[in-house]
Amino acid sequence: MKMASIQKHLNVISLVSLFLCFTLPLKLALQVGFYAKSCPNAENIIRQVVQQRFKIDRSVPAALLRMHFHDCFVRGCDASILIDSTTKNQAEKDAGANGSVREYTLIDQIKTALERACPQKVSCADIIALATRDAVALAGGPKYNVPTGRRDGLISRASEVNLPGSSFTVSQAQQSFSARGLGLNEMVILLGGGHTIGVAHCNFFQNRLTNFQGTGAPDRTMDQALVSKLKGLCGSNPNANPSTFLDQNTSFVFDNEYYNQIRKNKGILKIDQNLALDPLSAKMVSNLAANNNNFGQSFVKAIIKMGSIQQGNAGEIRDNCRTINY
Ligand code: HEM
Ligand SMILES: *[C@@H]1O[C@H](CO)[C@@H](O)[C@H](O)[C@H]1NC(C)=O
Ligand SMILES: CC(=O)N[C@H]1CO[C@H](CO)[C@@H](O)[C@@H]1O
Repeated sequence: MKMASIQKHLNVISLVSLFLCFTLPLKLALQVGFYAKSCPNAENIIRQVVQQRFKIDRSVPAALLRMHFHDCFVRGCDASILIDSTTKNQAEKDAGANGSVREYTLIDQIKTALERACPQKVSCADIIALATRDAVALAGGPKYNVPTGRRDGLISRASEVNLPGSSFTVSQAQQSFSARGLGLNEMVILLGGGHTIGVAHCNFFQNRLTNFQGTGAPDRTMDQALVSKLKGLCGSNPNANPSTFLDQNTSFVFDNEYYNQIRKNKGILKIDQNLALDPLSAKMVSNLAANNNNFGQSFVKAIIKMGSIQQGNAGEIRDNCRTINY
């Protein structure tokens, strides 16, 4: 009789796992307040740690926003970007040109605080999305609710990093976004939200300053005074690969000024300038430049959509954001 009952349990277990096998690869339904019961303080804890870090470093919002973007664009928003490389595996964060994502230790600090409050409940993927939300607000941007319930992925490979390039045309970038279910409009909004704060290093735009596309002259679409300034910056210490603000005017403020700057030929990356010049996007750029409220509202919709990109791999709740569980 005991055997029979064990057998019965095993059957139930295999039925359940069969069921899970078929359902887990489907899209997770994210919801606002996912941790209300399992970790009621989760969102407060995250906000406090982000705030403390922001007090000593105003560039934190840019770091988190870019981390969120890079995470979501490779294998969906599953914190695959946080995984450290091992001797056997080169992870996403070590993919050459995209190695400048920063603030991994801030995520570690948040995770430590959350594990103390409610062990094994809050995913690293949700931490990135929530911390980004808090950072945007700290930079003066819109406040918004973030649907949660993401799970952490089990795979992170440098070879899978396939992000848009800094010299892409609008149409090339559009393809990269539409492959992730994001439209041209959303791309223009997300680029403006990302690049209204934060910096780019010389290696990403230096080709525009001197012999642009073999013309023997700087990129004609860049403001001449800006060309001179950047030549000075990048030439001053070529080995150090210095950086400059993507929004040359209100560099730490999350606002629509990026669109005004690119309309004045002050885009830093080629893709930034292309947005203002290409007929595909020029009209959107002038509309966004004219209305900061409209930009803020559109950004909220677009970042929530970007934050919902999933690859159908249900994953786990990592104990440590840098390694998968054993
Ligand atoms: C076509 C799309 C995009 C391209 C080609 C692109 C490219 C770049 C490049 C080359 C940099 C400079 C990195 C460095 O020098 O360290 C950068 C910085 C940045 N990007 Fe983008 N990006 C794109 C879209 C986005 C989106 C959608 C977001 C977020 C919503 C974003 C957020 C940021 C932020 C915040 C920074 C500054 C990072 C910092 O200060 O540490 N970007 N981007
Ligand atoms: C900088 O931004 C402010 C506020 O958005 C604007 O009024 C001003 O004209 C801008 N200045 C430059 C030089 O672009
Ligand atoms: C956003 C970003 O930094 N994209 C770079 C990622 O890496 C590829 C090459 O591997 C570059 O072309 C992109 O500029």
